[in-house]
Amino acid sequence: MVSFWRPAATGVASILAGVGAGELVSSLFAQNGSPVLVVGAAVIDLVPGWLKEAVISVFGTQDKTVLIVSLALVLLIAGALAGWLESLRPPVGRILIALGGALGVLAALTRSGASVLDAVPSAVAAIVAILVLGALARMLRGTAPTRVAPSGAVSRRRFLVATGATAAGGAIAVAIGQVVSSGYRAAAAARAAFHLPKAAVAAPPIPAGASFDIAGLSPIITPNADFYRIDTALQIPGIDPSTWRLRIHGLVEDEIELSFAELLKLPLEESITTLTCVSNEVGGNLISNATWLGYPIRHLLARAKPKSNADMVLSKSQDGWTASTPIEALTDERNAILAVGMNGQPLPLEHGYPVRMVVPGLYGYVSATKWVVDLEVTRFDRATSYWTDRGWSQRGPVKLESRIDVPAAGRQVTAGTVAIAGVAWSQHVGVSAVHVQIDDGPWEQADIADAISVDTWRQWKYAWNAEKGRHTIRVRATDAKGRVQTSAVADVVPNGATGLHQISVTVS
Ligand SMILES: Nc1nc2c(c(=O)[nH]1)N[C@H]1C(S)=C(S)[C@@H](COP(=O)(O)O)O[C@H]1N2
Ligand SMILES: [Mo]
Repeated sequence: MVSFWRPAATGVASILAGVGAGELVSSLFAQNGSPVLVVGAAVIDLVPGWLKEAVISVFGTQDKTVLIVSLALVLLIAGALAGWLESLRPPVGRILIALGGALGVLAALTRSGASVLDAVPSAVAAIVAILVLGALARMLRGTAPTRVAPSGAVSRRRFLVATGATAAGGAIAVAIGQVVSSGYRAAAAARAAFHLPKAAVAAPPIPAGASFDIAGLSPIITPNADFYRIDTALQIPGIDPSTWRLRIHGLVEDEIELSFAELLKLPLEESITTLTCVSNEVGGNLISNATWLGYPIRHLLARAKPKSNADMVLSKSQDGWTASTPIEALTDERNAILAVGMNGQPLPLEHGYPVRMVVPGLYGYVSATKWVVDLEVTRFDRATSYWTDRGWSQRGPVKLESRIDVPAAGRQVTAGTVAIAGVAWSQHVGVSAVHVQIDDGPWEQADIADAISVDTWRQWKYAWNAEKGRHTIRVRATDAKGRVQTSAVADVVPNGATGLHQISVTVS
């Protein structure tokens, strides 16, 4: 039996090491990509209904535990098999693990809302398991058949210690991964069980003429899965909504503390606001638009009664990130809100669940605090924030910009009528016109889609009569106050890029 158990142990140890590495990577960088959980989710989606019901009727609410335990058993048995096959006919065992890893990657990528990052932990798990199995199998081949190892051979004891330590290390890594991501998992479960309240005030309907039907043009509302994400959080904070509290304090007459339940009871309003990152380069994609559900911050501040010398609100997230927002942007009539909903869904965890700020007209770094837990009313000469401490400007109004989405840069197009289209924005001011320039020709007026509001981007299009050759296309927007977008090139530091977006295409 020696020819089965020891090779099997190499396989089990490599699986534990691989899954441990994968779970650890997942808990740190890709919480949605836990190898065990993505495969578990795929199994749930794939098993026939009768089996699901049978499991639930036998095990009740323990059905998920049963699934995870079964998966673990399958993994360990497959590992034992892989180790045994590897000893008989290398590299068959490693190929088996590679196939298992491929299934994990596939499971990760086919989940709804998945990103490529979610596949990384499964890939890491497979690579580590393959390397470990290769090493342990080599060691096993080198062990002496006798109790006393001749020189050059590995002692049986050393092999057992190495295999045991690898297995234990893997199991410990799995355990650490579980502990590290338990907050995230709990928040994800709470979010899944949470039903967004209805809006007391619905957003005005989006005009039928607000979007053009052009392939490749950014949709007027960005689906949550495609919404850009920028933050400093290596690990997404997992907040238990039942313990979430927002404190409003500092230079106020009356301090306020608000629970999530209390926030949800307030008359929530829907609004459509485009968010932009100050790090968005000209032509970049760090801009997206969503329908938010939330409560106006100005009403809460009115209750707290800021003192007259206050000129800034320092908002703080659960993980200690801060933003300094001019107080007037939170007290004037613009729709600065504490958002709980995004496109009809609870805020996704990576976009700030359970509560974030959305402030029309300001770049995210001075306004859009995700996982917000604290608002301190203060003064610019008394406090600074995460990015203003790092050389970015105190004030960050969004600059007038425009972008060409279609045709994609460098694209080959056929001579004749070619649709050029894109988006233009000047949050809280509005866009009134867009012009397009081909090579060094005159600026031609583009059609602009109807505006949703001054706080959202606007689509534009231009029918170009394209002639053969290589051409440059430029775009330039004009805001609602008649100011023309500058062609002066400015870097994103310290308060946002300027310049005209320009692409080249070949017409044939
Ligand atoms: N807690 C927290 N909130 C944050 C940030 C952050 O790093 N931490 N980044 C800000 C920046 S720079 C931007 S541009 C927006 C991006 O929001 P999004 O990821 O939902 O698109 O969030 C803002 N809110
Ligand atoms: Mo940003």
